[in-house]
Amino acid sequence: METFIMDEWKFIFKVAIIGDSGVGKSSLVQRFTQGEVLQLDQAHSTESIDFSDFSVKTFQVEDETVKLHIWDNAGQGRLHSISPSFYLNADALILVYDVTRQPTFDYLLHWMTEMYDKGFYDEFNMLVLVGNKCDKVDKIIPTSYGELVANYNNMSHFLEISARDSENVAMLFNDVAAMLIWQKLRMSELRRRETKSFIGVGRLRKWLCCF
Ligand SMILES: Nc1nc2c(ncn2[C@@H]2O[C@H](COP(=O)(O)OP(=O)(O)OP(=O)(O)O)[C@@H](O)[C@H]2O)c(=O)[nH]1
Ligand SMILES: [Mg+2]
Repeated sequence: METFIMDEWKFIFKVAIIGDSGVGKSSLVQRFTQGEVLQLDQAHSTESIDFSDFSVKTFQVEDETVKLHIWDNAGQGRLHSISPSFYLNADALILVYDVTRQPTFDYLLHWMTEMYDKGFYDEFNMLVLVGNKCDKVDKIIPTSYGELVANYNNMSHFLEISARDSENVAMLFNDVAAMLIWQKLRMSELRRRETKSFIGVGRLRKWLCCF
């Protein structure tokens, strides 16, 4: 007998992950979606993306069921080689650096500049900053630096995580999903109010025409 698994969700969002090569983007996705992380001997640089091949995870955020499509990209070629379809309709962008490698932090500005220039990021996208590998003892980027960059650039959120030992990984996606749900509900409420006042104006005009 065939078994059908019902994939029920109320909200669906696309999340794109970017950042320099080796910062742990694929490990983060794997940790969240499969509960495991790439070991040193298994890890390899993501070379390209197959546009039908993204990771999917359905989970609960408070009382709501959310489905995330998580797109991981190769950090090697940096942004100029990334196809716009990677970002197309992304609801949130997660920008990752490695807390033990200064260049991955210094290059954040270039990632952001290119994103703005290419129009990948506008006021409706959510930008989240993540410092990965906080399990390592050779951490050199202080937490306050990450916070500063996130605040200065008006980012929605900042977290230090470890894809290796899972620290803050579930919290990261939970927070992103919760913020996206809130944003979506707020937008629909605004739209509902706009429609209501538009209908209201229409009725008023009709009524005035009677005189
Ligand atoms: N200690 C530690 N190592 C990590 C962590 N996350 C990833 N790594 C290691 O960092 C290396 C690179 O990880 P990847 O996930 O392949 O990095 P990536 O950002 O996807 O790299 P590209 O695909 O080249 O862009 C691997 O050896 C991982 O095992 C972490 O949180 N802590
Ligand atoms: Mg990768």
